[in-house]
Amino acid sequence: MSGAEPQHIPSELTAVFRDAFGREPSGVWSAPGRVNLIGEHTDYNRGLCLPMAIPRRTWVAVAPRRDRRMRILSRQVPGERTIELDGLLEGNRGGWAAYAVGVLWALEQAGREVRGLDVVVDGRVPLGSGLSSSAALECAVAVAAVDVLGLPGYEGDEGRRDLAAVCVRAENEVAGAPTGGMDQSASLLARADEALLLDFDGDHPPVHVPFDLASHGLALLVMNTRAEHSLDDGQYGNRREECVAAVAELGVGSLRDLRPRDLDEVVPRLSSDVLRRRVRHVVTETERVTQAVAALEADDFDALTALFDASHASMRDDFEISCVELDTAVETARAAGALAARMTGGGFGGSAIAIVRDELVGEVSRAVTAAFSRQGFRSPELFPVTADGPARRELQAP
Ligand code: GAF
Repeated sequence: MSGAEPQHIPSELTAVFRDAFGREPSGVWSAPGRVNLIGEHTDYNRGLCLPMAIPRRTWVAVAPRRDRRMRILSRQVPGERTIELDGLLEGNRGGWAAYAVGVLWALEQAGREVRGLDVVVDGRVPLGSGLSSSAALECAVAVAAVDVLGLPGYEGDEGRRDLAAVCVRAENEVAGAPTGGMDQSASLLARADEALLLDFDGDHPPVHVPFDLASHGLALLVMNTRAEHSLDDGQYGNRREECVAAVAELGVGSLRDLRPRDLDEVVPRLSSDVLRRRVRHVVTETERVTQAVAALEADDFDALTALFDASHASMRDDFEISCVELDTAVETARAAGALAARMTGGGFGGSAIAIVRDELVGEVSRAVTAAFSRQGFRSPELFPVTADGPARRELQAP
């Protein structure tokens, strides 16, 4: 299955909007999901990560309202939701729609004058797949809201960084998922054929790193295990709390203050083996991001292999966020000839990625599917991706 988006989504979405709301939308916008090449659970530890946008996008048709209400429906979920912006934190946040209405709330908290919106969503980022369907929804609504409400200050890369912060606030405070900022930054700032080097230690602009595997006869294969993952079920938040506890015990500003060479001296000071392993993952993972960027710049795929292997092992053994489905996907892909493979995203289910020679994509995919079937897992969804562009307007009002 290809990651390409059908061209007919904007006109279909416009027709659904017209049926639902009896008027034309102001336009159609879309925002991409992402994979992270390397650097997991580093963003909220002021570390580095290297995501890229994928050509699986969430699309929204939107028109402004005169009141302070969001009416929203999705082509993937039955039923329309109506959510009032006033008293949002005390009242009905709309379930999945909290990711959308939360953006309006966070824009208002950032000092912008907002009104309600009518919204129809077509989410083509697989839900619960660890490919950032939530951030794609937030970012699609955010760019649409900025356009239809005429909100100032969100132009250019700098404006988009501020908009990413708005979306993170929506996710943390309205949807209740304690995530870092990687996914929203990827969705709003990514560029086609490039990965995005993000540094969360202070206010650094992103660095765009050329990422064109095709010119090397290679493909990036996404392996969605369909083992469902959720960022608001407590496990992700638990890892974040453990990192906060480790920072407090060590008396450092953040785990970014530590380098791998410090670990032998610092790690024994921690009160538990669990915290020692969490710290070792975060500190070595940020170092691997720097090394992966150097490897990509030098077209050194052997180095990338070693870094992906080490990253996956660190997430499996030290940070303990992998699962049997992710391990099976990674190990089977590697055994079937993938140059490199690792789980991607928050973990506890979701997706893994593999760098595979073009001629082996079919073989690796078949091997992973067969391994899942042998083990009685749900059938995985496998598709190659290229680095896609950021959230954007797709269709002007007719
Ligand atoms: C999820 C979160 F949303 C990100 O902020 C990041 O922490 C990631 O998990 C792990 O790297 O996608």
